[in-house]
Amino acid sequence: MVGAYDEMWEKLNLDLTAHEGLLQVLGKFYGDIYLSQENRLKGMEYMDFVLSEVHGLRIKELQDAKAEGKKIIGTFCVYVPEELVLAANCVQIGLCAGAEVGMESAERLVPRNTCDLIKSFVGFKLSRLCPYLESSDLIIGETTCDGKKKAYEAFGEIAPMYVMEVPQTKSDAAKALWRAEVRRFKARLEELTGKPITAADITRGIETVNAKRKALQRLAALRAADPAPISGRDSLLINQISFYDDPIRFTTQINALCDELEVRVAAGEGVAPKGTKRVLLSGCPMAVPNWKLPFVVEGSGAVIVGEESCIGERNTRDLTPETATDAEAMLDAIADRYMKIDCACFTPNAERPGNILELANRLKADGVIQYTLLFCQPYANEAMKMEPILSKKGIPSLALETGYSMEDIGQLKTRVEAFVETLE
Ligand code: BJ8
Repeated sequence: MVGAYDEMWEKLNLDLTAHEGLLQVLGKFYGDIYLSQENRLKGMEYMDFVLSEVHGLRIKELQDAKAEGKKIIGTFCVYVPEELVLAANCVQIGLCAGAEVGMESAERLVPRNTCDLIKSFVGFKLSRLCPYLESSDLIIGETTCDGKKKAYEAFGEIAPMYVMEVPQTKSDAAKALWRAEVRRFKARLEELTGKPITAADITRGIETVNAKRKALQRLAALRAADPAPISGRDSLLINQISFYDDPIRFTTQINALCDELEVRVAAGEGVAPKGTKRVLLSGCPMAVPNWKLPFVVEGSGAVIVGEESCIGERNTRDLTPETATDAEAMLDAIADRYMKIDCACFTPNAERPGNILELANRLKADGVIQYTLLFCQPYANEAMKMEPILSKKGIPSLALETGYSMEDIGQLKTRVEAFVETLE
């Protein structure tokens, strides 16, 4: 099967030998972490298929879309409005990377004490291993954390970049700036495609993205059941795939999977016995194939019931109202929806503690694991701030800082097992 795509990968200028090595490691990792699970939903077969074709069929679809004149837009942050990308008849692909690949070469472009999420996408580019990066006509950065901002400056020298200015506060002036930025992004997309974006186009974009988010909200709500009807690993995978699969096809698949989940919940069935300790993961995003911590947690006798993260709740919590009838009002509605995102890059980030408590309550979590990628200042700071807030509400929490390396897996396991044992 690998040979079938060699020509395509070669055209994308990938390092074929290193790329084949990467696919083999990924396949083995996926087998160990995902296919070894018992009692999986039938609907997960689609996710297994998508993952097995992550650098194959999906890349072929992108090349076909390009041949039809569509542009591919790569992104690194949930602040980039997919509604407008779809309105421009482009394809949006999430480029965040979760593999320990090309780290040494990445350190030629960004400092050593940069988080692995950044080093990973830089490493993928420098090692010529990511067909999504190589397929992108325009890559959208954003002014969020310092690590990303400075990495985009260097990355712009080797890839076609456009940077959106995400404000750092939620003042009225910041909101006005962001509304203007959304319009500047629309203009950039129009320039790229050579076509104006109409109100009807924006309506279509809003409806498609809302439908996807509604399906993911449905999945999140079903995870409140005890016994937990789906593993945290599978739910994370679904959220990860939502960033690069075709949105309409993906939404249909997730709704079918939720139908299956509803039957399971009604029958009182789950992936672990009723009463299994329930953990909420909170903090930094986990990009494919960063499955290390979920694997450790679910291998320690607990089940993950939610992800308070951008690859999870932070991306799906809010919908864009569909009431606006003219393009300007629609752009404002989109901008305002994105300003609700409670990213730790904001100061102060007042909404986040309440959102975490509400989620932990709704999902009946017995404890919260605060996950911070090594060298991530925004989430490390907020983990410190959250600990007493959770403790005051009687919710046990554990703060973990780790990177993509597997070297600390034994140590993580010891700490997580000890934490799970203390949960009541
Ligand atoms: S909206 S969380 S996707 S910025 S882990 S690169 S913060 S040093 S990813 Fe994020 Fe947008 Fe915010 Fe979400 Fe920096 Fe931290 Fe690294 Fe991070």
